[in-house]
Amino acid sequence: MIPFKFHFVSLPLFISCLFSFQEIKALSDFKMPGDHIIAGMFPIHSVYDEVRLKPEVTLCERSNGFNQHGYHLFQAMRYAIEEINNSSSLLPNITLGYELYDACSKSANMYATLSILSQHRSNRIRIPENFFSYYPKAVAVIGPDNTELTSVSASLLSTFLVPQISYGATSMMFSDKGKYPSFLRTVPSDKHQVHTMVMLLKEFGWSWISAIGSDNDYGWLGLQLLEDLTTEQKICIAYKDFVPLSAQANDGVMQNMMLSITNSGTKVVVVFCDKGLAHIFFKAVVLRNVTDKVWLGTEAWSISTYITQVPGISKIGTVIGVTIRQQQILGLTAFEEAYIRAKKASESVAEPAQYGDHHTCNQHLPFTADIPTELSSSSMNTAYSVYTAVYAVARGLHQLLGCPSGVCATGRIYPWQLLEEIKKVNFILHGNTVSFNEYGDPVSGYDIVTWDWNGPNWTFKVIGSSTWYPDHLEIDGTKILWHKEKNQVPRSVCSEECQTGAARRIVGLHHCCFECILCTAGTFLNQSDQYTCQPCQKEEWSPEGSQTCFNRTIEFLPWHHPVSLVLMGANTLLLLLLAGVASLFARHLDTPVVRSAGGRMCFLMLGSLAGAGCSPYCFLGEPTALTCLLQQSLFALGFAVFLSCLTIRSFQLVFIFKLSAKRPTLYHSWVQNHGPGIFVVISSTIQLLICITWLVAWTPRPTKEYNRFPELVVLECSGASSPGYMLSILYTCLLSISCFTWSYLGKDLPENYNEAKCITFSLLLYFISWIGLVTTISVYQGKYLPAINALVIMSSLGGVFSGYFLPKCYVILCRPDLNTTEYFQASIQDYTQRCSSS
Ligand SMILES: *[C@@H]1O[C@H](CO)[C@@H](O)[C@H](O)[C@H]1NC(C)=O
Ligand SMILES: *[C@@H]1O[C@H](CO)[C@@H](O)[C@H](O)[C@H]1NC(C)=O
Ligand SMILES: *[C@@H]1O[C@H](CO)[C@@H](O)[C@H](O)[C@H]1NC(C)=O
Ligand SMILES: *[C@@H]1O[C@H](CO)[C@@H](O)[C@H](O)[C@H]1NC(C)=O
Ligand SMILES: *[C@@H]1O[C@H](CO)[C@@H](O)[C@H](O)[C@H]1NC(C)=O
Ligand SMILES: *[C@@H]1O[C@H](CO)[C@@H](O)[C@H](O)[C@H]1NC(C)=O
Ligand SMILES: CC(=O)N[C@H]1CO[C@H](CO)[C@@H](O)[C@@H]1O
Repeated sequence: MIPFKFHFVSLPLFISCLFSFQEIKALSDFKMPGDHIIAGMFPIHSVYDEVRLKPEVTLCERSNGFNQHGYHLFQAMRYAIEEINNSSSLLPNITLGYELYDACSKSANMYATLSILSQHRSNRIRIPENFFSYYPKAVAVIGPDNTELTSVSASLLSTFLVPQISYGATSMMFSDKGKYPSFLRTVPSDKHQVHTMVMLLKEFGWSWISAIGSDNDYGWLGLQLLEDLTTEQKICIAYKDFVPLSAQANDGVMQNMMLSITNSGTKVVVVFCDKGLAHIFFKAVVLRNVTDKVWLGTEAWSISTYITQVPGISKIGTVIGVTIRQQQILGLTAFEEAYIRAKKASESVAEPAQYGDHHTCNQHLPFTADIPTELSSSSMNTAYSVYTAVYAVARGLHQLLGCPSGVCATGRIYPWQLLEEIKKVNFILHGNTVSFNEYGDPVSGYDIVTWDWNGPNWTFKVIGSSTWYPDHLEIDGTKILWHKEKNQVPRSVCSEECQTGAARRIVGLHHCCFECILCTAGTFLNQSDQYTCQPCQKEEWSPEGSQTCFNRTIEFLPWHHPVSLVLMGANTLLLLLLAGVASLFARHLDTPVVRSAGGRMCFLMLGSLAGAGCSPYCFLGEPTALTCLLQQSLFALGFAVFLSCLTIRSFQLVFIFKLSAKRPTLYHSWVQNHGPGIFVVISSTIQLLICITWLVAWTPRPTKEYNRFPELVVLECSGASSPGYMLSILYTCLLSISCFTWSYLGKDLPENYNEAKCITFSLLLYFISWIGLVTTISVYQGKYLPAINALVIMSSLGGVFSGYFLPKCYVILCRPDLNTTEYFQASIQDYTQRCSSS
């Protein structure tokens, strides 16, 4: 920070270098007078490989080489200014002048910045009290080249709000407008470069990478953002390191770095270095024979011939790089050729070294006749950035001077006024839109290139491009010549992807290294979380290793199912038969067969069977509250009533034939007190009470059964094994056993009273059906279970019906000769005789 109150800050260090304004008219290619001066800073000399132990001033012309790249940028600026001067539409009648500097080193850059800030006709930098009326030598500055130099000049120039447009400083720190309010650039910020690289990593599925940065702002900020973004995208940086500024290709630090890269197991290395350190880094790579890698390059070195000149670099693997858009300044080569021709002519005509005498500090061009006029792509792209920058300043000036009205204003303008206009420019230059966003960054994109060593010399191919807002990458991977056999895309992952439906379990520190565990049935792997198997919902199921859950099928036997229809038909037939038998018996009520069968009690028996016969209907269709209540209880109750009747009838027969003779009083009082009726009522009431208790205490309700089948929801009635139900079954069994016992005791009764065989048959059928049901339930639990249950009930009913009633119907209908009182009495007498004789 420069304090406001300093009036005269003299900088004697540079006084010897400064010169008076008049001298500008001298023949130097670094200066041209004009109405408004634009300053430019270009690295015309190289000071790469410079290892400094103490701070010192570098005199560019004494440094070790001529920088062709910087020279072309220098010419691009001169070309742009001449073009603008020639133009009759842009800044008419206004001449732009320039003042160019060789910013070959930090000290040269510092000198250039201070020189630009010095005022006209003065060799001192005068810091005024009011910055708004400060009027430095140049109204705008183009350059310098890289992040390191720019950070110094931008800090100084921002203090005075002198617009500065860089063509090469890509660091994202310059987007901070609080620190660098007057900084703009025509190259994209590294932020977008890192975004592009991460998109590239995603595109090729590389999730296990190494990252190398240069040990300066460029590398630090680049890798910092890379780390942030890769973490977001679930990419792991296995190894990260910085190439020190003092590094040598064969020193220990670089050797260790190469070893670590090899040992990390990564196949992809991001190299976020500036050109100088990238050169050293790749020398070390070649030295240590690190091949078989994919190198991802930044625009700083991706298509730089300075890097591709490293001997043996063609063997290091595949290089994919991000570069600024490939652009051309069409007239530049011709312009440079004309320049060289003019130089040669003046050299031969005038005194040699004429121009050399006029150079001052950092404004020296080591002219040699063989400066190539052919620009490398890298230089051409950057030259285009310079060219764009000059045009942006000219456009701003055009607006500021009011030229759109037809006549440009003349007179003094202040840099901060120009800055406001430059920020707003928006124009088309050779088909490309030039404008700056709120951070002073251009709205443009990158090209993605790959190195191609197929020809005799190095070339590169453009294989795609990236744009932002929103981030978008377009790439044609088929154009890349991979170093792998069969031109395969190299894999760079710690663990291979799990098969579908398997979750990852992290091994070690990085989430990219994991083992795979198949999700068990009933759980699934949600695509958004690769690390846990999540359980399915209750209504859903999944097989082992599934990525989704499926809806469970709702299972019940519908009404319209063929099995239901058959059962209903059969059951209805049974009920009709019951009704038929009832009417038959009603018509023959007074015949001996009907009387011996129980007389009016037969109607109770048939009625109870009919009641029980309604129960099978309740098993079909979707269970409802009513059908659940009725399905088992109807049968239990009806069948119990029937069995009570049957029991009492068998008992009575035995009583009559075997006991009435011996105990007539007992039999008499039994009949007089309506013993049979009372028994049936009591027995039925017991079952009724059991059923009521059961239905109240363990009410069967429609339920969804989830546990039996993973992929089904079975709709059924609850309480299939409730104590109440068991009790009712137990009671039914008790009745059937007693019924069986009494009928067995009567096995020797006269034939037309002897139903032991039939009853035994029906009860056996009943038992077998129910044992069959229990067995079936233990092995089968599917949707036909209700149907089986209904079938068992129907067979029980059918069994007792056919066992008891059908023989009697037969006699009534087909053997009326047996249905006579005479026949019955004959058989009773026959029996009595047999009894008394035995
Ligand atoms: C500018 O105009 C002069 C004279 O017409 C011409 O020789 C020169 O090539 C022009 N320069 C550019 C850059 O157009
Ligand atoms: C690299 O390879 C060359 C030739 O293949 C060999 O001479 C040299 O020793 C190797 N260097 C290292 C460090 O392995
Ligand atoms: C440029 O200057 C010339 C002569 O000074 C004058 O005739 C011409 O009108 C001016 N053009 C503009 C656009 O100012
Ligand atoms: C390859 O490079 C060499 C030396 O730089 C040069 O002499 C030669 O002409 C180049 N070949 C091609 C085909 O560009
Ligand atoms: C997966 O997880 C995401 C986020 O947690 C959630 O929005 C989505 O519904 C889940 N998908 C499934 C099928 O559960
Ligand atoms: C699963 O069931 C739900 C609700 O019952 C329904 O919204 C969804 O569409 C079903 N999904 C499939 C795949 O059938
Ligand atoms: C140095 C230079 O090229 N100056 C020219 C700038 O443009 C005006 C108008 O075309 C010319 O008159 C100058 O000679």
